[in-house]
Parts: sequence; structure tokens; C-alpha cells
Amino acid sequence: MSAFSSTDAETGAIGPFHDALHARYVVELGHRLDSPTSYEGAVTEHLRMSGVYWSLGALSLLRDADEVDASMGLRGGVDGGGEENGGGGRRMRRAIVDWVFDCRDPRSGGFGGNCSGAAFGVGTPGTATTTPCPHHGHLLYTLSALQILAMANALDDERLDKDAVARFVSGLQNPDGSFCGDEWGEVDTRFTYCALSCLALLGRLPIPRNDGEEEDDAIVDVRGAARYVMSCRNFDGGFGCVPGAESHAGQVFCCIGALSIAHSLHLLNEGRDGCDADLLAWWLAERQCDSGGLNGRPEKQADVCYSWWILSALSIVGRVSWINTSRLGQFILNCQDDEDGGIADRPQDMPDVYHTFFGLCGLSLIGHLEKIGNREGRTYREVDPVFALPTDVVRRLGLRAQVISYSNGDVEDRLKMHSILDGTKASLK
Ligand code: GRG
Repeated sequence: MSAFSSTDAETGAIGPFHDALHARYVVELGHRLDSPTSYEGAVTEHLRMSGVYWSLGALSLLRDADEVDASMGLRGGVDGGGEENGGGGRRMRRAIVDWVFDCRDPRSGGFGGNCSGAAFGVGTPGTATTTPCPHHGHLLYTLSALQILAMANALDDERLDKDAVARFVSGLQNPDGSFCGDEWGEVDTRFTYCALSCLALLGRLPIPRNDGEEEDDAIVDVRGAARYVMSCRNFDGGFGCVPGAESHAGQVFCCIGALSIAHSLHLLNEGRDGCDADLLAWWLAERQCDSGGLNGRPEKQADVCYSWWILSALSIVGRVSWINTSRLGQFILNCQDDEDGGIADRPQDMPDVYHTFFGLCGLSLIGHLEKIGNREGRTYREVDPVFALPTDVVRRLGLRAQVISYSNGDVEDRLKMHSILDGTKASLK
């Protein structure tokens, strides 16, 4: 493991970054998980769609789109050869885009986390021996599927029935504005974020009109969704998964991301004195631990993934500078596996692709990836804090959201595609 002295944090020096190891870790992960003897593959089988999104997302921050396509086999098979993938045969992996469409659940119209019968890495393209049997459609995996298609530039693929997917999403909204994750009825602000992000990616999101009038034919009630999110805000400025639930940094991202996509960040100040983005940012900044890492709620351990959940929210409300970014960058780099690549939740733990993706996102949001790139002659893509996709993908798709500027109206370049609210004024309206 890399070791950093406190001097590094004080001077802002950036320690070793294992670019090539991380890229190899991600590219080889699919083969490892597909092995019939992989324990990790078996226990994460149900959430493979999100796993593929994290993998593609991670590699997309390290490499350009063509390289990602070539090494991951987005549209065509890549060599999966090796003992672990078919007993020494040179079998081809199925294209990721084809596999995503196999995971579409025709009963609900959404996407499932995987499909049985035609497992992701097994089989030669076009010769699946069994009919794919997708898991039940769920908002979590529907968003991951659309994010994969967005990165693969395949949202206009004729197999994507955008209206049917949009109907699946809108059918999960409840009269109080909240969303269920699937037909079984669990409600959580995670699903509000997923629903609005899905509709934005599909180009089906009705943005509330400025004149306060409701859209009669809107597919979902965006104002209702934003009001529900606000009902999940707590006295400490944070947000929980349902009204009255404890503030948690993961839910804060979902709520602030949802308000941003719904162009409703002004609600943060409604009915209160002063600027409540400040109270929220204070709670988020309090999450920084002695190690430099961030935790998800008081008295819990720091974990690399909160670098994303917290920095994305702070970016949206224009207050990343409220934490010590240099110490956080050091913490994330300390969680790298310097032998096999990948990033773990905390130093000395085993890496996984979830923490690898969100660790890289964290490094991106504090500008460390850019600094490392400058030092090593590479150009890294940046992550968008609202849509959790590379900013070039968000630009290509013309996705719009809302962010708050703080102090003298400056916003980072990556956020300039979004509508900007002036957060220095007491009222954000
Ligand atoms: C596309 C980025 C993106 C998100 C989609 C799934 C989702 C929407 C958001 C998940 C937000 C969330 C709740 C993240 C937290 C995940 C996490 C590490 C939970 C662990 O909770 P505890 O209680 O851990 O086990 P702590 O850290 O509190 O001890």
C-alpha cells in the first residue's frame, strides 16, 4: 500500500496513482466474476447491472471512449480467453450492450440486475443456448442500464423502447410524489433520484414551468417528487430515505441530485431564514474524519465511497471547498491496491469495483485526477456530480440540471452546462 506523510497533505503533493493497475483491474474483473468458481461473482450476481456500470464508469474516467469500447467489448465480443473463462478455450464475451438488452424485463418494462440462462460473459455472441430470463425490473438497475447505454452511445438503439421504460418509471410514482423501486413497493429517496435521472436520460423528463403552472400531460409529477424529497429533510440539514429517517450522506446525494435534476434547488431555502445550503454543507463537512476520509453519518468509519456521495452534493451546492480536499485525496490514494489495482473502502482492505469507481469520482471532483494527469501527461475525463457520468457524455446528451454557485458567482467548468442559481443570496429563487 502507498504511504503518505502528513507533509504531503500540507503541501498538496500527490502520491503515486496506479493508473495502469486500475485499468487492468477493471477490464479483467468481468472474466474473474464469470468464473463458475468465483464466490464474488456468485454473491454479486443479482446486481451485475450496477457492477457493469461501475466498471465502465471507472474505466471511462481513466480512458477515452474508443479505448473503453475496445477493451470492454461494448458492442462486439472481446477475447475472454483464459482458463477462468471456459477452460482454456478462446471464447468471446458477449457484447455488453446486447447483454443489457437481454436484461430488459418485458413484464414490467424496466431492466433487471442480470438475466439467468445467458450469463454475461458466457457463450459466443449470437449462439446463446438458452433463452435469457431477465430478473424483475427495478429502478436501480434500470438507471444502471441506461447509464451503460449512455456511455456506450447506444441510447438510440432501436431495441430501446423509451416510452415503455418511461411508463415503467412513471408507474412507480405514488400520490405523495415518492417512488417505489419496483412493483413490491419499497419507498426510498434513492428511487426518486433514479426515476428522475432515468427520465432525463430518456429525454422524457417534464421540467416544471417557471410560471408555477402544472404540465397537464406530464408523465410524472416532478413538483410532487421534489416536495417529497423536501419532506425527508432533517433538522440537521441532511436528508434520509423516508420522512423522519436519520440523515445519511448517500441519501443526501440522492435528494440533492433529484432536486438538481428537477430544477428545484430553490426549495432548500423555502420557509427558512438564511441559506439552508449552508446548514447542509456544514453537516456534510462534519463528515470528514481525522484520516482525511469521509463517513456517511456521525460516529461511523470513513469509507472511500462517501468521497462521491458527499463531494457530489457539495459540488451541486457549490461548497466543495468546505472540506480539506488535499487530505481527502490522500486518503483515497491510500486505499489503492498497489499490487493488483483497484481501490478499497479504507486502507489495507480488499479493493472492489464499487469503491474503485467512487474513489476515482472523488479524485475527479476535487481536481486530483486532473493534477495527476498533468503530472503524467494524461488527460482524464471528468465526472458530472449530478448524473454520475463522464461530463462529455452529459454534454453529448444535452442533459440539464441545476447547481448553486457560491461566492462571486464562480462555478467550475464542468458545471457550466447546468443552470446556475446564485447561492450567495439569502433567497435562491
Ligand atoms: C447513479 C451514483 C448513482 C446512484 C444511484 C443507488 C443510489 C442511486 C444511491 C445509493 C445512495 C446510498 C444510500 C449510498 C450509501 C451506500 C452505503 C455505503 C451504505 C452503507 O450504509 P451503512 O449504514 O454504512 O451500512 P455506514 O457507512 O453508515 O456505517
